[in-house]
Amino acid sequence: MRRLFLIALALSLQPRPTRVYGDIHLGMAAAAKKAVEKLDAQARTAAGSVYWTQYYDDPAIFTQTLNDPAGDWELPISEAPPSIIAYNTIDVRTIQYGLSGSYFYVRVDYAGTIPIAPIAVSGQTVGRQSTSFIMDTDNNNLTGANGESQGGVQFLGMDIYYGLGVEYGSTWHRAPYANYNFPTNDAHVYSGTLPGEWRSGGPGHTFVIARFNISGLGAYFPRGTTVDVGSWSEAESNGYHHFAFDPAPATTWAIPP
Ligand SMILES: [Ca+2]
Ligand SMILES: [Ca+2]
Repeated sequence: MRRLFLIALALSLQPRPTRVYGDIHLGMAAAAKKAVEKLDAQARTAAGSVYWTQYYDDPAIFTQTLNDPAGDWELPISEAPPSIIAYNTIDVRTIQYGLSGSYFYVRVDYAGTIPIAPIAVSGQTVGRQSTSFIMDTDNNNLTGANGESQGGVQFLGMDIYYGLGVEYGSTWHRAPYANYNFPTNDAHVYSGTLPGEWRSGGPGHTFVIARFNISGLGAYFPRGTTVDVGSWSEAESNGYHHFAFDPAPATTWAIPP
């Protein structure tokens, strides 16, 4: 009962995806529809430019760098177009991370500029993208859930998942978050959620920086332990949940004490 309550709570805390494109103009005359679309575009542009307050973070925080090749998109196993779509904006080049005080920082640099409004690509409208960063914090493949890695290989035993999802200019932006403790090996079922903060980058930039206050995570952020870490990035269109997909190689991180 308590677990069900926690799961329900976690789901209610989970940022709600909203579609700012494709489904809000039904039943309108063409002229009115065009006018609303124009206003929507202006609102999104304004929101995109004001939401991302740019905070300065010392580059020395990012002690770790995970390099990812250019143009290494893959076809995800589900909800994907029939063939790979080359979408620069989620082509990850580097993922940098590190600690400062009680904060865990993640910086992701992409090959392209994150759009400030939904854009047309290969006959689709792309409205959001997300980079996932994951850790097997107990070094046990059998505990936690599974994530993605390169070459269609799964990352086994993920115990904490950091989500850095960006809406392209919506008036409502997702905040970064971390989910942890996946008791049933299902990545969608977890008992803990930690809100994060955007620091800089975002729409109009080629990178994002987020941070998470890990002071209350205990074993889900085991200081002084070497753990497996992994990542993948994806974009969503109006037609495909996994419109484009770029997994990164898994590696290990000796977390400082
Ligand atoms: Ca890449
Ligand atoms: Ca594990």
